[in-house]
Amino acid sequence: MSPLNAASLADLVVHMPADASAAPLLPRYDRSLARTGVVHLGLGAFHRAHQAMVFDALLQAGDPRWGVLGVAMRSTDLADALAAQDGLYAVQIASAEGVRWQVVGAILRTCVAAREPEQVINAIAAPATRWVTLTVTEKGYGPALADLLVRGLAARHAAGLGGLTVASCDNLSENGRKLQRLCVDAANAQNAALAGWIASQCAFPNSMVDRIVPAATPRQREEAAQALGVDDACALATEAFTEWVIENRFHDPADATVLRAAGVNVVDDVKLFEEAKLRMLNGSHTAMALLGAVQGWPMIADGVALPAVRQYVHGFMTDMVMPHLQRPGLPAYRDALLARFANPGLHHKVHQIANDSSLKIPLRWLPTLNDNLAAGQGIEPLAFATAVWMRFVQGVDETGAAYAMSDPQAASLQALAREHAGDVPGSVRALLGVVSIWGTALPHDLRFTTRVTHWLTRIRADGSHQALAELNSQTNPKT
Ligand code: CS2
Repeated sequence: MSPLNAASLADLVVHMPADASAAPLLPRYDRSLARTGVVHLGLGAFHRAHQAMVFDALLQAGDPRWGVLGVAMRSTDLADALAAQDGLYAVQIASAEGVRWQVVGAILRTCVAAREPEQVINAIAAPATRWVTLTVTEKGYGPALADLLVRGLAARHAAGLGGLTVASCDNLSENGRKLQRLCVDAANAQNAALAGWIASQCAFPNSMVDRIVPAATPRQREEAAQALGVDDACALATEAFTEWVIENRFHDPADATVLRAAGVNVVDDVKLFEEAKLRMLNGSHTAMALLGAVQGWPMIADGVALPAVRQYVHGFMTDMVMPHLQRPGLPAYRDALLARFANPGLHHKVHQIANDSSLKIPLRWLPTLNDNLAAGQGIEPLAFATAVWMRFVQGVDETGAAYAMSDPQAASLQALAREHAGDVPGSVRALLGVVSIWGTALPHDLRFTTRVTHWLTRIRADGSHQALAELNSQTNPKT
């Protein structure tokens, strides 16, 4: 079978009718005319199923400015596999109605920042470049990223070119402002004029991005071969739902209209969207992922198929999260999330989501905890989730299977859990004492700590299934 690449795509374009409703969607524009207008940092599954598909739609609509240089930060495998396929890959879009395939042509070139930093710097400083987008994960916002961006922006400034739009697409609150601060501070340490240019000439919009994109597995390669008749080493699967809400703050103000035409929601303030998404979707994801890891069910869809888990997530969102959100239509938003979690076409591993929980919990759970405590409202679902996280840190599930914990703080957290193995109050004190996760106030709030201690006692004594049944019996089943 021939590999997916420009030559086999040309064959597909000739043989696939463009109008048949179930036929794969293909890039039918002339890719050789597309220019690299976007430098994307963090070439992973999420970018390829989200922003790259928006840029692909813009190219398809005849605007050649949105070709992408896909930059992997460190790992070489995907960047090289994509390069061997001329940047092409197939996306399986799985919904309750069935499956549709789309080949995406937006990624024109790839490189690896750790291997070819000069390519990234030159691309940021190239006249055709208009945007830099980022999906580098929660842990990516450190000095190495700042250094790379500032070197690129310094080269652009030195070349006398105009600024850029630099758009963080990571699940952080105020992601654009955080990135701006990181870049301006790093530039300031070297060159005040450069820092001033970045602050005044580059736009850092806040944004909310949403699409569930599990890490790709060999399964998608096999299914792509069946559906398309080509061998795609970079195939991936996602859901039909996709949402991108971005603040109207662009280096080129005309981009607002361009993006809107491609389905992006350009707004003055993303806060209400960002809060709803981080606290509802990501907050539930982290709670389910940790529970799944502890109970030993592999996928998110396996969890929401369990009535107890579904009731728990429904209650968590309804009772704890929704009262503090402003996004309109929250009950429908919640129900849509539960349906998305249940999508049988998505094989979304709980351990993928449980990765880096020490960085995710402060963004996904703490605002909800703090709002409820401040309002004197109940916090039972997140006290339970916190105890589950403490059980998760032990690194062995309730069936006795051991797993590796992938987290920058794994070693120190697991050492704390071992040190207090037989002592629930000691474990709670030690693990809540990690200030980078829990802050300084929460670990001293007895309304929280006594409930976490209760749930960890129950989980250690009788297991998480029993503990969850007890929690659910305190609330009315509403699902
Ligand atoms: C998930 C997110 O892995 C995780 O932590 O919660 O990647 C989630 O799937 C996306 O944010 C959905 O938009």
